[in-house]
Amino acid sequence: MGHSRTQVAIVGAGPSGLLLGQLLYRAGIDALILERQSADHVLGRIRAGVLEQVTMDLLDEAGVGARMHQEGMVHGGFDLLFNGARHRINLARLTGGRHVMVYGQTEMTRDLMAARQGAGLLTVYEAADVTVHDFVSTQPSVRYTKDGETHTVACDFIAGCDGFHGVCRASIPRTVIREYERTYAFGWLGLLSDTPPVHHELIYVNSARGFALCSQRSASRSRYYLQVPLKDSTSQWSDEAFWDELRRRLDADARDQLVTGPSLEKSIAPLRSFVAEPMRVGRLLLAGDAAHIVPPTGAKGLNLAASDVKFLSGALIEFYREGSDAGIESYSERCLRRVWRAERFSWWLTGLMHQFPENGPIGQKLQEAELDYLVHSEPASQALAENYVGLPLGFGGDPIVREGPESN
Ligand code: FAS
Ligand code: PHB
Repeated sequence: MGHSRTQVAIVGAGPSGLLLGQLLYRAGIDALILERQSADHVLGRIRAGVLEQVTMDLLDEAGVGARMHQEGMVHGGFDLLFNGARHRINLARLTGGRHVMVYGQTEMTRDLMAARQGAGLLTVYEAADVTVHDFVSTQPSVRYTKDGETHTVACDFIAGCDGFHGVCRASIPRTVIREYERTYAFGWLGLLSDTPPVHHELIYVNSARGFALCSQRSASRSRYYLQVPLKDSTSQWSDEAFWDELRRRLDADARDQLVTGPSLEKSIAPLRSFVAEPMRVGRLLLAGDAAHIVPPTGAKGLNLAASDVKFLSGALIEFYREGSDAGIESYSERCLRRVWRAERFSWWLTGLMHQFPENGPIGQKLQEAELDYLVHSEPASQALAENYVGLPLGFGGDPIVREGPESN
């Protein structure tokens, strides 16, 4: 069934693991992916919806961008709603023509799964009890159980793409890794429905009743979020209660436009700012949510995972092609500069858009004042826009990543 040896053992078949596997495959590097859940379970998670240019380019480089270009929606702006009025942030004008792509993480994952299957590459789904070994040596290995049989896979590198609750970061001695964390006293209650979006672009809402976000997956499928107390559970939120509360947080025009319908999915995601340093220990390299978490307000989670994978795939290709470990050595430092910029932006936008009762009534007034300044200040709007579309890879003197592998 499994391999006894591979060049790169990837733990986790979410976007990070699958994208890394695809980029390595196109460079002729062998990688085995071990995933704890079933493929259907992975596809059943409804998560991110907005892709930055860096992520779009990486999907093209991986040869899986076709459906994104065909079905994704290019957005040149979004609305900020506060104090009962909507203000458009014109991303394209403020960033010299840049935009974002609205294309669900579920679809991106589906495209990556199809490409891997089409290439006949092995992903072991429902791999239980994955453990990682000897990653501070040059001969690491991973172990897993499948159908009651235990397998050991020798490898050159382990890519920890196993998300926030994964085994890889947890296997690094506490004396070696530093973790930085901020938690928030609220979560996002998300609802997916086969209804036309309330607006052709996203609407981010600062309301005294709590944050709301009107997003979308296609012209006929919408994704909405409400800030709710962490103690809430989805069982407390009927579809009707959700739509009523959303209406209360919207402006009159959006209320008129809103088309409601039965929920296809409802879930509550906790919000967290989290970074683990370093992202590499020996031959174990962490990527995506395994290394960092951002509150989803700035739509950075999935995009940070993609830029980690770009740095990681480049480093591994350089190692195998040129025998150089320069990219491996600098991997953590290069990822973390970008990670912390996105952490800062996501934390700032979360603080601006959500309700923090502990800040009292003045808190709402100060947020509204900052939003009022922001939408009337060109430099302030530009700062928001350039972070939202995603800072370019060479920003702030970051070494440019060489273009990826020509297809093998
Ligand atoms: P993932 O968590 O997606 O994938 C990790 C994979 O590893 C999973 O499939 C898991 O089953 C597997 N795994 C875990 N432990 C394992 C083990 N021991 N052995 C083998 N496999 C193991 N980002 C946005 O930009 N916008 C959003 O709206 C948004 N909403 C989110 C909602 C939720 C509930 C969560 C948790 C995240 C959300 N995110 C959002 C962030 C999300 O999109 C992540 O950034 C993205 O999934 C990161 O991808 P991965 O790094 O692959 O991690
Ligand atoms: C989503 O569509 O899931 C989404 C969009 C933008 C965000 C967060 C989530 O900032």
